[in-house]
Amino acid sequence: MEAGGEERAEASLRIRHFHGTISPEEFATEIESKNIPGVFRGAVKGWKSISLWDPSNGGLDYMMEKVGPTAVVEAMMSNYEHIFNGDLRSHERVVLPFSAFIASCKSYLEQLSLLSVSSHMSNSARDKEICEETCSTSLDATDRLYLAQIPIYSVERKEHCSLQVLKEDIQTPAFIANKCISSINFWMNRARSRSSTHYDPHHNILCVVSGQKEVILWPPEACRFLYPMPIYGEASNHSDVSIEDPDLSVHARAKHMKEYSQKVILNVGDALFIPEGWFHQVDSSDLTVAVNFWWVSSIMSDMVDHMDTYYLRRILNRLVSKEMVCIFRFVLIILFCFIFLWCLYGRMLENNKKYFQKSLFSSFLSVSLSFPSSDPKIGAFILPSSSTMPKNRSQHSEDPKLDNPSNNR
Ligand SMILES: O=C(O)CCC(=O)C(=O)O
Repeated sequence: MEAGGEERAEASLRIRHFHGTISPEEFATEIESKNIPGVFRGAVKGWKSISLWDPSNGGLDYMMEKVGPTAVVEAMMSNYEHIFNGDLRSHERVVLPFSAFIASCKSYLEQLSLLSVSSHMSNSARDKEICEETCSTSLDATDRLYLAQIPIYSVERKEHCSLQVLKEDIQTPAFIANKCISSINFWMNRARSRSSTHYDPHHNILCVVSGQKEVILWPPEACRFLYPMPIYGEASNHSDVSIEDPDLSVHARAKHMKEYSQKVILNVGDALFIPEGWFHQVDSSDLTVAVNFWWVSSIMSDMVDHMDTYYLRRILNRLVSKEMVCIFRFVLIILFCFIFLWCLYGRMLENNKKYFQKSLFSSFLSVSLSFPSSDPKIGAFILPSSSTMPKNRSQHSEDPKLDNPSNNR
């Protein structure tokens, strides 16, 4: 794992890392059935799309030609910056020709290469940084566009897949070849972009074809720290909290969310399994292209509708039992502390009584018979300490000066 609160992430929920691909059986038993994320480095590096779609190597022209001039797509347009929130108030859907989007990517790429040439000429690292910053902060309307979740393939809407032709350049990763894929989607952004924190109701393999993605993941049990939007709204699977700058006066529990997060960086050819229900926030670098595969988990497909109320009650029951175990532990701790304090108090009372009796006896001895207490503790408890007690006249000091009142100045 690369960063975040992984030290706190339960070992059983940590992201698993693999080099290349694994067998469908291993994937099913070790990853999918446990509902834990997995990174498969270089698993899709053999796709034709890796070289054919590469924007820095003629990929934009290739895609434009392959898809053709008539294909239209429904893109997301963010109302501010480059953050794409699920909440419909923060973005709108716009329909545009795919070729228009690709043309705007081409001009962005030209702008980027011009800036990089001029920064090389100026030969200063700071100038280069300024160029890059300028490029990604001067947002025009196209920079607020994101081709998010554009269908390449869909079981339900086969005829509506405007980018269907791109399927020829990709392959379903071997370890999920036996799954009944419900949709394959295309994702592409011009300037850097962020998909805000949300979960999906499907299992997902997200594959990077070009650019880079930084993904932060949280297990479903972190739900209470991420404040998903109301269940009856249009974005019930989206978190209402800003990850960088949570307003703790509104979302107090969000202070724990980082402890449960795990971060992974996906480069070209990498694939990530995001299990259903796992929250994820995705940051994409400029001109990133990706493809994802969704399929319905067996947990969901095996659930028959008429059992919903029963499942709900069983799940509630499990959650309540877990809460009860916590409450029981808490009550036990309180009880233990109470008993401990009670015993301590009883012992103190007991000791006081003993000391009191012994002290009376020792005072009687030291005062009446002019004998100091043999136990220094006893005298210290009720009588003034021996150093502050007036010395018995019969006990002469070694130093004659101390016995002479005139020397006591
Ligand atoms: O790549 C992205 O921006 C988001 C991807 C995503 O949310 C998904 O694959 O479910």
